[in-house]
Amino acid sequence: MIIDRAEVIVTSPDRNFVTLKLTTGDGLTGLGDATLNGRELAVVAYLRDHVVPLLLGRDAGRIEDTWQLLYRGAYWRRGPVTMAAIAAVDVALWDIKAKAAGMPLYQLLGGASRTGLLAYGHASGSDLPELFDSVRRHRELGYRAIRIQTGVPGLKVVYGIASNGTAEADALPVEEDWDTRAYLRHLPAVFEAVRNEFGPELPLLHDAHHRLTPIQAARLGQSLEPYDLFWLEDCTPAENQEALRLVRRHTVTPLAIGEVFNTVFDYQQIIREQLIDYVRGAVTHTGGITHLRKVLDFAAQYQIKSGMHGPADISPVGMAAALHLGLAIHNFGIQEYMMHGARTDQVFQQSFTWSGGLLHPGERPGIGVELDVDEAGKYPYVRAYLPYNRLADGTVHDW
Ligand code: KDG
Ligand code: MG
Repeated sequence: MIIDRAEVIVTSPDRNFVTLKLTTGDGLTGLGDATLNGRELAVVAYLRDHVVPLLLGRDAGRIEDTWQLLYRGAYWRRGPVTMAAIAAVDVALWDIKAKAAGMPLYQLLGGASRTGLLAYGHASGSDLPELFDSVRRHRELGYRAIRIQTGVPGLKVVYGIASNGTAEADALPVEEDWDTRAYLRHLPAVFEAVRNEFGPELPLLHDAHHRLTPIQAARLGQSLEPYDLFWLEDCTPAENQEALRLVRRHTVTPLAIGEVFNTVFDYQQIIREQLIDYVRGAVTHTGGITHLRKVLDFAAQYQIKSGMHGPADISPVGMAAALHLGLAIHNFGIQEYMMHGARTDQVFQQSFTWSGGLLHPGERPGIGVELDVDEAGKYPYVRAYLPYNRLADGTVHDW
């Protein structure tokens, strides 16, 4: 199982995706997702220029050793570009190992701990009727848990949702507006209306997208308590782990954080102090199966569960890796699942199933995804950015 080919494939069927494809001398192939939304080509260069030369001639079976070589051997540790590149290698190697074993990856990770993975989708609307329609559409699509994002009176766009997450070809980032006080006033009324319309059973989630100070987040968590949220996500900027102490002191609304984290060190304090309830890391951005599993095993000691990031900018390869890991671990919580577009599903042939609100990675050996290189070649890279945000006085705010 010697690696004799490593290709970095960039394709933009509905948005940009970066995929690493490894091939062994005996003809086994493995895929890994290296997509870093808005900074895709930085990971492409990291892989092509620095990582691929280290992989050729290596034993594909030595997954842990390769991980340590790429992490420690670089000297420069952590960071989203490095960790996305390492993740892509790691997942491609797990894919190869599971194919060599003739098993779906979750079997190699210990076998299934459940029949399927509860997934949540994104409902959003600029006002309540639009939001209710979106919730209904998601329920028709089979979702049994739903994230609620809404317009705030006085602001131009619904923040933090996929439709404003991609840009036109070669456009520059879209500028959005933000007003924290208006948001804090409006949101409890939205959740009250959603609960009145859809009842107490439906698990509801919300993403504050790093926009609040600790005391604002504490207030929001408190004001949402009557509506029994499944979680409040990214309530404060994720870099400051200590901020969550203050939030936690004031509210019993469950907290989720970590989509911009990339190693266990980002989680160290908040897991040990039990300041969160869900780990939001994605396999793609947290150093692959090998590293995210270690984070989740650490979290399990504190009854903290997984809530893996699964927006449309995680490719089907990254999603498949998450599903195998989520099926195998004991402390699975929920999986974010935004469906990909039709062109993406043609480029990436997948084996997962979606039934009764549950995802399952399928039984194909490996991670269960193959990439159609000819189809991928039809969609060249398109420069795209996430939006950003300014307050009324022009100050740049967190997006
Ligand atoms: O690339 C960034 C997006 O994936 C992010 O804004 C989506 O916050 C997000 C979420 O929870 O899915
Ligand atoms: Mg989020």
